[in-house]
Amino acid sequence: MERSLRTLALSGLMLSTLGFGQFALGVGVAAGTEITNQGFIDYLKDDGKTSATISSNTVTATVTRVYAVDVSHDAASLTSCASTSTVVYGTASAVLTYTLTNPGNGADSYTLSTSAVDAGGNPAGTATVATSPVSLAADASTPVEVAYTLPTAQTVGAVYHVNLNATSVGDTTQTDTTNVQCIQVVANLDLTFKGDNGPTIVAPGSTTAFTHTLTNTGTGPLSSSNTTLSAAHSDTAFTATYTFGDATDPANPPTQYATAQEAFAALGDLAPGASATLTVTVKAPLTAAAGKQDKLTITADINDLDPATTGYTNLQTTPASVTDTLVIGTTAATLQKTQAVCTLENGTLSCAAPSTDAIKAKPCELIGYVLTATNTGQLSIPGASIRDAIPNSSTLYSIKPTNTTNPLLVKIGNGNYVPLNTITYPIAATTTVSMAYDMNKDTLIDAKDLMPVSTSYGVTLLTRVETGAECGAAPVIPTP
Ligand SMILES: [Ca+2]
Ligand SMILES: [Ca+2]
Ligand SMILES: [Ca+2]
Repeated sequence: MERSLRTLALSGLMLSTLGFGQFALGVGVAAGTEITNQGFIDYLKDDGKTSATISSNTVTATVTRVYAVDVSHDAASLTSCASTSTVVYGTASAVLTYTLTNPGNGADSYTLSTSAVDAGGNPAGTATVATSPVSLAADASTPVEVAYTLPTAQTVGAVYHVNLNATSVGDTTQTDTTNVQCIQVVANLDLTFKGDNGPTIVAPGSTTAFTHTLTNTGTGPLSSSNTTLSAAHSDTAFTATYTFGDATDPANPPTQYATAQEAFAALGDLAPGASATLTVTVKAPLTAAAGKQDKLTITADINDLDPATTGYTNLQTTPASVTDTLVIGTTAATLQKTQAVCTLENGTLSCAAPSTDAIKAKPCELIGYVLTATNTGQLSIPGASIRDAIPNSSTLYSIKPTNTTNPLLVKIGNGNYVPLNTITYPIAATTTVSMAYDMNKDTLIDAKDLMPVSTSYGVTLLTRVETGAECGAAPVIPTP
């Protein structure tokens, strides 16, 4: 019997221990709950057959109020991320969901607050929680949404840390303060680069401007920090300068850069969807034989970037290239001169068919000369003029342009070019007369006056066969 008692006493002790253990773990047991416990000894009487029980006294424990708080997304620090989600560059706002739990043993309320930082030192956005405080029954959980407004000036790759703090209203020493979800700004990089030019025939030493369009077809800003523009001449005797500036405004010429990449750096960010015009000014070598050719290839290559650290994903499969082709052309021109006897009757001038053959003319008759210049080369001719000396035994009474689109300027001897209508006649024999069309209409004749390829222009000169004043009054020639 003694042995049986000892054994049974042990089992009663185990019951007591178990009861105490339940109390210790029972944070969720409602406050005020009374826990009572009573032990029993069961045994057999001396007859070895009849069972009997002895009860212990009853112990009572009352569960006290325990306050606690738990918020999901536990982070090691405010600048580490328990989880990371991504938003595309330019996204205005995002919503992060946390879970708030009341692990206490009675209803409680929780004061919620947020903090937001960007570990990279960029300006952070603002995080707001709609409702605070939030009430929760014991052991209850609820999702808590934190609205995060991203900064206007975003940086691809920036990681914004959003922390949700919760404090028990019942016991303000109960806080959960390091619950950090992160938002990383990401973007795709892609582009188009268009505009092949030429072959363009150019003069030795000349400059030619070509344009190309660079378009950002990705979702992030394109810039010289993520994309490389490079250029190569097939003939390095040709050189080029580059600008993304406004090359159409001669009053404010844009800065020219030695490389396309320097021009790109000066441009700065090219926003998603935006295009920019790259103007390339190619200079041909001064001494270059006709037929010499240059192919200038410009390539836009998106850099290989690690998406995890930069936020950029490169969608470009092959670099995009454009080509400008220049060929040194030939300069050639012809000048034809014809003549014809003319008569002037009742103010009307009539001339025989112009001829390059010899003609016969009487004293005091009028001779019309037609001089026609033609650009037969591959290049525009700059500053072209027709020069003629008034023949012997002739006096010039009229100069008439054969085309009227551009003003004809005239230079007598070594004078300056002046408008045709300011010339006074007669002009004596052997005087040199130079005539040129003011192609750009700036009242000057210089290299900017370009005679286009395959065009002709000329003048008609009307002289009278005389050596002095023997033919009387000047003929009245109809004004051109
Ligand atoms: Ca937590
Ligand atoms: Ca690349
Ligand atoms: Ca001019």
